[in-house]
Amino acid sequence: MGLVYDALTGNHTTQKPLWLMRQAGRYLPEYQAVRACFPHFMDFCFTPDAVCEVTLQPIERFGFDAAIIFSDILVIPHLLGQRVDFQKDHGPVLQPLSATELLVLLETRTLGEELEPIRQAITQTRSTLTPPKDLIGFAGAPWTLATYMLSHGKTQDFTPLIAWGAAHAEIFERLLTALCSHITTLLCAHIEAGCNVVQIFDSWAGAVPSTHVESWVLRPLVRIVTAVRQVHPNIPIIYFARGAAHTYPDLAHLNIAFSVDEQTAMDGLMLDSTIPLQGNLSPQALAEGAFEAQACHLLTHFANRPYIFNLGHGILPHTPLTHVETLVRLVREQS
Ligand code: 1CP
Repeated sequence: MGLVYDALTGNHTTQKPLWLMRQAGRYLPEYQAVRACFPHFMDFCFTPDAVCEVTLQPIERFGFDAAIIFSDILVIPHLLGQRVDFQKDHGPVLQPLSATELLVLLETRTLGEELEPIRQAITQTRSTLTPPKDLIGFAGAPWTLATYMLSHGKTQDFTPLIAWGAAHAEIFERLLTALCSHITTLLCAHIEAGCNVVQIFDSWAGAVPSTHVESWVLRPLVRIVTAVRQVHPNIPIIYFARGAAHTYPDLAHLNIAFSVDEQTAMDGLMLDSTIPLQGNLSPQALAEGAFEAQACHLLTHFANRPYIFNLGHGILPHTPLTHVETLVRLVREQS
């Protein structure tokens, strides 16, 4: 068990753990080289050797304290039968199924054998990743997954989706509840194959109007955390609700950690100082080069609380590798 696990389980370490969201990805030339071998992104996600290789690339280059298994939040709709394609420079395109068709898929299919390549990739990665590095598994949160599934890709304007969800509350609730169950299955598979920490990405939580936060964001999260912990009582869980850190105090009783986006003022978070936090460094600042003052401030500010150094969102594809090297040196020297 490594530094990330320690920070999440209350073992105070002076050295702050460090990893970066989307650390296995497009800013790395060695990632681009492997990616070029796969015309279809989803085939890449289901090829254990390739997944293991790109998961380890950022650890080999930068020595981060944790690897995050290379995969995508959209493997769930893809494996349930809503085909997902990635078009170059366009993002994900999902098969245009209606809400009723999606509900049938979600309520009748289960994830089982299809997860085997992911399990194999994790087992292989864990056996190659030198201890005490941690291995992080992940899934998207129900609301964020639903936005891609119902909009058939990236949502440009959330207004119609929110109006639809409000007008079809019962069917939307069933969609979210079924998603909770598949997300739980995926997270448990990640844990059983060798991940010792999991993170739930709610990248579009900030778009949910306050009237729906309880039913679309909070309740589904509680359901997933409770179900995962029923099987794995001690697994550390990190929740990342981008644009919605104001929901964190309502989730503090879950005994989970919170990842904080770059728009949120860390000082304003109303959370007990024993709750582990992660993130907040601006990905734009890291890409542009003016990140050292903010990085030093975070390290000083959190010197005496469990904190995992990370960005407020994923690393940007145009981030120079030299900036990442400087950041790693700074975190190692200052904490
Ligand atoms: O061709 C490519 O290389 C595609 C780029 C890419 C990569 C590198 C995609 C498509 N997914 C991934 C990997 C990925 N996705 C990881 C790998 C592990 C790591 O962090 O290193 C993770 C954790 C994700 C999670 C993910 N996928 C999220 C949540 C995190 C976030 O950034 O908000 C989301 C929203 C997705 C959907 C998705 N998949 C890929 C893209 C380009 C997107 C975003 C599309 C959009 O902007 O809506």
